[in-house]
Amino acid sequence: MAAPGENLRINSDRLWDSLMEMAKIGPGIAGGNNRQTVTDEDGEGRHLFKRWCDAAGLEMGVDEMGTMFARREGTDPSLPPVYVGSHLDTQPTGGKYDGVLGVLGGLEIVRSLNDLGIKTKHPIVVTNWTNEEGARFAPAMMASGVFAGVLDQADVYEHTDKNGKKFGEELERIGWKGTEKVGDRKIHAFFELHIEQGPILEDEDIDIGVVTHGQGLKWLQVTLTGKEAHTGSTPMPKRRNAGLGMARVIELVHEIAMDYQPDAVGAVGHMEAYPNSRNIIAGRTVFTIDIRSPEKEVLDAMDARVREGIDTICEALDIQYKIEQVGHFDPVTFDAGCVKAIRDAADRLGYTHRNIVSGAGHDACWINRVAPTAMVMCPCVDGLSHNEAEEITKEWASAGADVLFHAVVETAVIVE
Ligand code: HGY
Ligand code: MN
Ligand code: MN
Repeated sequence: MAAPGENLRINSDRLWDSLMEMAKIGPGIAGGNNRQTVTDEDGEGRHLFKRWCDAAGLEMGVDEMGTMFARREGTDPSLPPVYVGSHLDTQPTGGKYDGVLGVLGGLEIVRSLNDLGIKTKHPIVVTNWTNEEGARFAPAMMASGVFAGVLDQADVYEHTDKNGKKFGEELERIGWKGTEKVGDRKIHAFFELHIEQGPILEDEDIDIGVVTHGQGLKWLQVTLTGKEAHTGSTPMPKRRNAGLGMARVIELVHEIAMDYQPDAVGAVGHMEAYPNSRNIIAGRTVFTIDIRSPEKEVLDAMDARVREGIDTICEALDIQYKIEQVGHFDPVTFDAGCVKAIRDAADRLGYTHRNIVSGAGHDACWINRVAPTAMVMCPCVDGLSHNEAEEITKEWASAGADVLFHAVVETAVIVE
């Protein structure tokens, strides 16, 4: 006799169609998406998601960080819900699946339960966390960080983008600042489906990543101040070149990460030079160092070496520096019970799977601090993400959503 839900599968075509529909909002210039947080495009994507939730009979709640919670009632409404979701915001040159697969995979679970007339004891809440990417407004995983009590709401409301616009004002402007107090919701368990954003699963021809851990991250925003001067008439020994300082720090970050292989990573993706004129020596540079490791000791060691190195570089170039930590979370160990539910689901469904450590940060990394949490990953083509060419197959999306389906309904308890 099959156990309740043993043969559950999502509707693969409907999930894929929804992904393609959402991808039309905030299109990029090379086939991906530019739907950055609290832009008009983000607002449009939220409206589409809400229309779909309304059609599925879900009750929508929105908190003061704009996070969207679409609730499917359980037979016992007093029980804490099982949450499932991710984020709809994208990088400026993002892909169609990063985050979106997790939100629409959660919606597809609800749609499939509705089709099958299946009820669960615990309510199920499909979630769209605001500003996971941290590209327009640092830090990443902003709303889930406030929900978990590690970021201060009033503070992040004041964070500005490169045009000086404030996060809180932009959230209000697009009409998605809710009234619910952030973090009041009780979560029975949280599950997030996400593309791997790395090459392991595809290289090993494996369908499912059972995410046991998430690596830790630090974002250090550095401001170097030298002196603007003529690139032609200023003798080399008299220069205080903040551009040269930035170049040396970028090289230093790479070298330090290479000292802790195979797992540590480090790069500088955001960089600004002022006045950014061809024949003026850069008087000021602002850039963000992104260092990560699955081991806290390594992350801390890299942080210390980077700071020390910046001091040495600036001393030699006679330039000043300021270092602000604008993002940080330590390595994460996900809930063993939730991880087991995912692994058992992959087994039951006959998908190949392996344990994996998430290289990227996710909302699950913060929510893991306030509720039992785990993640399901599916492969992506060439492991490419944060690139408009990000691609997955329909089969990978469906396999991931099937496993998510089983883990969620098993935890929410199907009512016969
Ligand atoms: O930076 C990250 O790891 C995530 O994509 N926001
Ligand atoms: Mn993501
Ligand atoms: Mn991302």
